[in-house]
Amino acid sequence: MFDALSDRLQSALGDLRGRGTLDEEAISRAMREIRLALLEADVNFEVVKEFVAHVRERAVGQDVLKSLTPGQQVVKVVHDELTELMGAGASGLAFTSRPPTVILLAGLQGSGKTTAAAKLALLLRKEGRKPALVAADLQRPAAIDQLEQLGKQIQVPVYREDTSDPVAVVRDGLHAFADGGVDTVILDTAGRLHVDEALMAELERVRDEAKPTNVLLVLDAMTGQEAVNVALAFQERVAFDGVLMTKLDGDARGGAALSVKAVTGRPIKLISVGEKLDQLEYFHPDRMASRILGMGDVLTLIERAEAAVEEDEQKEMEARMLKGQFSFDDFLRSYKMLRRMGPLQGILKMIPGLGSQLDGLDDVDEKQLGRVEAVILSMTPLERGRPAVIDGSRRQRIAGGSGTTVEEVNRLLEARKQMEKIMKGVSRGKMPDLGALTGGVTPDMQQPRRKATKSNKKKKRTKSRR
Ligand SMILES: Nc1nc2c(ncn2[C@@H]2O[C@H](COP(=O)(O)OP(=O)(O)OP(=O)(O)O)[C@@H](O)[C@H]2O)c(=O)[nH]1
Ligand SMILES: [Mg+2]
Repeated sequence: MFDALSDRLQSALGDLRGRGTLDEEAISRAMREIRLALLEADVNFEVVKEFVAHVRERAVGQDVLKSLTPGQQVVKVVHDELTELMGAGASGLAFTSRPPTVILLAGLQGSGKTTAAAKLALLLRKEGRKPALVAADLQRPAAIDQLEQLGKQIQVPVYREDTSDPVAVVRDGLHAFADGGVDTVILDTAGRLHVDEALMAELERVRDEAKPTNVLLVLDAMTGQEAVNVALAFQERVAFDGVLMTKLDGDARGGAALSVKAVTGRPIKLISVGEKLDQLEYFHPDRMASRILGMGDVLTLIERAEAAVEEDEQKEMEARMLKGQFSFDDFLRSYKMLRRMGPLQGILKMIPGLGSQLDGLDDVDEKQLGRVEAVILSMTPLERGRPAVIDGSRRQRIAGGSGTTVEEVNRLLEARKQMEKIMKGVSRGKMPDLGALTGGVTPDMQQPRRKATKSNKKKKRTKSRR
């Protein structure tokens, strides 16, 4: 995500990071590079100007924390300003006390509305809500079938109707779901190639009928500044509460994500990071800033892990870790979990300090994971449970059995040891020491855990901790 921007900002700041003192010239140089990086990422010109001015002011100002070097200080300032730019304070969706909550999705053709509707339904269902979908895009004949198919996949009811009037579909759909135990209705609407009068007029009518609790504008991040212009045009006619930004998995440069809040005053609420239906996430500006600056995103990593891991599985792992054990069986299990969490590259980037080290590694070798599995599967149950018994001759046998080398086996043995060390720390309630990896600026510092943790997650966590 935003690889080029991320690289350039990190190299602009990398120079400052290690310095004990900062002079005017070093700061100016860094500011110039930050400015270029943002412009190249297609961030709105005015937004860039203001951003750099803020950072400079704070960087040379009195904003001093004793625990940081001046270089780290600037990194922190940039992090804070990026967070501010994208809308500090995560803002979720609004829910009515009297159901149903209605969420209207609007946007240009192909921006990702229909898939986003299904993704959002899935996300909400995982949170314990009872969502339903209404197919109010009557422009494209295939649109209704598309939504219906998606609804089937995620087992969420879809309302459809044979008519050419989207207002009627919305009215009847809301009526149909009124007493079916549905508490959240998501409306998929028609898109047009450009913002035009007909699109706006139809949307206004649909909005007036639905009286949505949330109007979300679906924007394609790949379209850069154009997305921001679209947002402005929509805002004039159909006020939206927030943005659902799609296609952040592609080579989007970041301009849209970084500008839209500043230009429209409306925050990004959700981001879609892939085509799969579970690839929709709430947007957290502070975490995104950390990711962009290569500081990792531990919180998202934890949440994804939780979502990917069955609860009993997690309990069992936690119990073992609390005892300070991390056998190769655990290792294998966590590898499998890792694979369920999504593409490896994306996950590794969320680990603080690792992101920038992955440069040049265009594709972390997924095959490597297969080799790891092979090595572990070539161990005897005794060896897996008590790795200490694995001596030289056993290593040779394992390497032979798995078609790998003794070096590879050694590396894996070492990795398990490291993992166990980290797990021991975590189980004692300590975060692993990330400071050393990130030049002193750890994600924790900017991200108080209580703020970023969803209340339902909290529930789940305390439950599984017992
Ligand atoms: N890579 C990627 N593709 C996406 C994402 N979101 C949507 N797409 C793809 O974008 C294409 C268009 O998505 P739709 O959901 O049909 O878009 P739409 O806004 O409903 O389009 P219309 O109904 O024609 O207005 C599909 O091929 C989706 O798979 C995303 O986050 N990442
Ligand atoms: Mg559609």
